[in-house]
Amino acid sequence: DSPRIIDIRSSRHASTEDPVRKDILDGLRSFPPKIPTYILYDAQGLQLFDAITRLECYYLTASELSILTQYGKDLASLLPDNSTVVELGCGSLNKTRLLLYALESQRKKTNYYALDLSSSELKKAICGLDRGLKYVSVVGLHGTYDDGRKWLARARSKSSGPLVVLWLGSSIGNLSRADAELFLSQFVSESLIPGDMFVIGIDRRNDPNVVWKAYNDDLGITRKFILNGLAHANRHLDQGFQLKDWEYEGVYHKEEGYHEAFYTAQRDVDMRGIVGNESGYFPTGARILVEQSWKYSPQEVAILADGCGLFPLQRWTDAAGTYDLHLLQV
Ligand code: AVI
Repeated sequence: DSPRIIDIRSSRHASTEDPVRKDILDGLRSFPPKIPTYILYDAQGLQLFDAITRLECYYLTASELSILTQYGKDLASLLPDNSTVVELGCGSLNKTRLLLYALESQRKKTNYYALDLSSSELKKAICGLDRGLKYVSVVGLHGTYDDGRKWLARARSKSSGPLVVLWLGSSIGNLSRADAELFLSQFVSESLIPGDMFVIGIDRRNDPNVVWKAYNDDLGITRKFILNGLAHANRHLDQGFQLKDWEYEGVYHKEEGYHEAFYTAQRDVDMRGIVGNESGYFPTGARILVEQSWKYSPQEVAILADGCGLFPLQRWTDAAGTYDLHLLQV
């Protein structure tokens, strides 16, 4: 039978103005120009991202998987019985299943909610889970992180059981350090109470060459993934991007510890017609930012947690010391 999926998208989507188009145009009009990172995750983008996670150079996924394989049982044993676990951006559930099966084998009653932007991918992911789960219930939530936070605040007011927010894949790295603190703080103040938990997977500040390679693979899958964002953007614009005018460019800032993905103009590009002002003119070499991937040393995570009123309970690291899984408590 088909999985239960709840549409929790806010009414923003019901208005006549296309909110994605508005976000794109606002980004192009700002300085320096940018396109919202979520543009990378249409159905095609999710599939390309899944292909990235299977690349050897994109070590993040394998590292996190190895942590969950080795320590999934330890993590499960630290999560309270009768928890509601909400995963932000659940993706294919390949890693999460290890935690869910560990909870099941420890007979921990758990209500697991998988939040994602694409309902078709959500359905596929949930269908791929073992049918025989007795202690763990699985429900999909179709919406954005913001929708998820609001849903969680409502869930919080209805249930007294512990809430656990699961955020894997170093997705927190796609926010700046300041925005990450703001984002977590918002959860803490609006949707969680003391005793609730966060489980967060974060990539470390690894060798700069290794990080750069993770985002600039020889097969060009990352390039395809990033450039697909422009095709997605075009579906929300009348005269959009000419794909031949733009190329992917990846830059790692090793001092600050973040990688940036840009669209770089291959020739002078005039989009003033659609952007509506001079910021729509992109001379050769001009860059539009689409993604940042911030890296964290364990100390930087401690500082982040402290800034949000979260207490570190436990940290698990892969054998190579490239990646951490943190258990934090409100
Ligand atoms: C989803 N996110 C954490 C990935 C990252 O590492 O920033 C997305 C990604 N972009 C390029 N490769 C992978």
